[in-house]
Amino acid sequence: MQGLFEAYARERVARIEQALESYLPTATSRLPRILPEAMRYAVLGQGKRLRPLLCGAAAEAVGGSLEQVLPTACAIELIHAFSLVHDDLPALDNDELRRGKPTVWKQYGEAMAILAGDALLVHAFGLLARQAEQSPMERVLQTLRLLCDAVGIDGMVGGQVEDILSEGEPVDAEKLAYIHTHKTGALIRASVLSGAILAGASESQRAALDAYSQSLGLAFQIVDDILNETGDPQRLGKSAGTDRAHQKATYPRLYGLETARRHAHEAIQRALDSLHGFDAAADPLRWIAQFTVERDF
Ligand code: GRG
Repeated sequence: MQGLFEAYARERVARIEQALESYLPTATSRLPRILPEAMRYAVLGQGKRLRPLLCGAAAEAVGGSLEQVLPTACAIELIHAFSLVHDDLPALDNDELRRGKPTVWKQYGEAMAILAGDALLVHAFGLLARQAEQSPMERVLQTLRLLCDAVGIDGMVGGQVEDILSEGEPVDAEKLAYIHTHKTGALIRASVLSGAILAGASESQRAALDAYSQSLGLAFQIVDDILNETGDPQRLGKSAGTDRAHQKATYPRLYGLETARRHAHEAIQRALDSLHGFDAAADPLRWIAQFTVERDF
């Protein structure tokens, strides 16, 4: 499985990165060079590309292809990159290292990081609209709606607000689940479902992939919490120990490391069980689930 996943991921990531490169603005117009430069700095380089990989793998699981969903897959990666740029700002997590290099605000200053993040988010929605050049309008509108929900107050922004308000506060299971499903889970869910919808998934396929994506998103954030406690910053490409320093609401803080690991494995098992009705075309989704819980970066 390891070798198959590596070959799959290498090939798909290369195609995703080539597309990202072509979709990002370049310093050719009257625009001050610093803006496209900061946007490219935020997106290109290191990055697991998990969300666009999921979008493509979900399309493949229902008989479609990565090619068919590429604008949407890349738009989701731009939204993710934007959220990292803003999350790292001094007013939020105040991080100086991301993807193995100085964060955007450390490199270009705070004002430019805010503006590059804004531009990335808007660029992403423009790219989502470009999906209509190759997909039925009805499916594009469904994914647009899904992504707006995943990114806005009922998704990432809502989760991020709760995350910030919870710093230094007592953690309980309900609040922690809210933070994880909204801050991280919502975009992962939208990555899977948008790929499935654009590739023409049936209602029952969508329901199964919805269950898969929710369990996967939970496991992904639990592992992120664990790696923040135990991971190697060199390997992670970002600082470790920051959640503890900010007294964040995390799985290891509420349950301890061992139980947190068990929860992650159980969630991945549920994700895999959700795929029982799919044939080998869903193997990439199975490999990604396995990778999510075994990763060390
Ligand atoms: C959406 C308008 C709007 C605002 C954003 C800043 C913010 C509000 C939300 C932050 C969301 C956030 C940063 C969640 C953490 C998600 C997470 C675990 C990120 C790490 O993802 P990886 O490991 O990173 O996939 P790479 O670098 O591999 O892409």
